[in-house]
Amino acid sequence: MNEDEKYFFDLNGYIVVPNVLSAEDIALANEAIDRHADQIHERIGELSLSAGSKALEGVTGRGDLGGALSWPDPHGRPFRDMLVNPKVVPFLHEILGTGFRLDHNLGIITMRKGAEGHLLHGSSGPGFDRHQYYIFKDGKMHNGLTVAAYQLTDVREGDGGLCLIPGSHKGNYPCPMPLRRGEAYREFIKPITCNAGDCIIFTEATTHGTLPWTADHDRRTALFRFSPGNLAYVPHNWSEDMLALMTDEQRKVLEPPYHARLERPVLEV
Ligand SMILES: O=C(O)CCC(=O)C(=O)O
Repeated sequence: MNEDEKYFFDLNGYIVVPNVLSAEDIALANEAIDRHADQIHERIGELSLSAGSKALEGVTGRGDLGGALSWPDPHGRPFRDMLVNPKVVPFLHEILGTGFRLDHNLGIITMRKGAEGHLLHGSSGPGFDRHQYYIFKDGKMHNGLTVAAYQLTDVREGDGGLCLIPGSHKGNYPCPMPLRRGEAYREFIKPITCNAGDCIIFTEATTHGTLPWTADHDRRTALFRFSPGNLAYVPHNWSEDMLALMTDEQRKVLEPPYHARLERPVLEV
């Protein structure tokens, strides 16, 4: 992570790392999702994420697809490789420290045309969230739960999808509810455009959410949530079946939370 990249992550609370996946991996990941399309769960009714906001409403819910890290080869392979992507790992080393670990199981987000958005949320102010935070101390940033969102389809201006309030990871006051609902102060909400193959990294302290999806093609994002090596947000419970599919390098990211000095295996990248 170079000095400019650090500057912009510190300024905005997110960064887009371009072109981290090969065309073959994007195609294979999409094929894998097609093969498991019957397992996509659309969040309707009580699972709706738009919280009744007129600005975020849609004709259906976001699609959630789990379990991809346990899919056998070839379909699980591109997702397991994302754990240790050599273009992304240096960013996670800087943002989370060496020894960073996968916290939540991988969630694939799909949105078809008309899918609703997601109420904006984030963990900066008021009060300190010891799991999701952004601190700058001793010349270095320190982050809690952090998302690496690999993009499997293009997102163009006006399509919708992930949006953020740049700089909000340093906020101290509560985000006004009309802004969280996308119903006022829209000029502060930045929709993120990107190409398939890019990775958007953001701290969960940054207020973020989802705009309704308007494009003809589906949105597809593989969302990995990582924590520093000493920290867990959710309990650590990887299945033996999933671990059996991992390489030695990938297992280094699947360690439980503990101190790096206790011979913690860390990625060399
Ligand atoms: O649509 C997105 O990428 C944001 C998803 C999100 O914030 C969440 O699932 O908590």
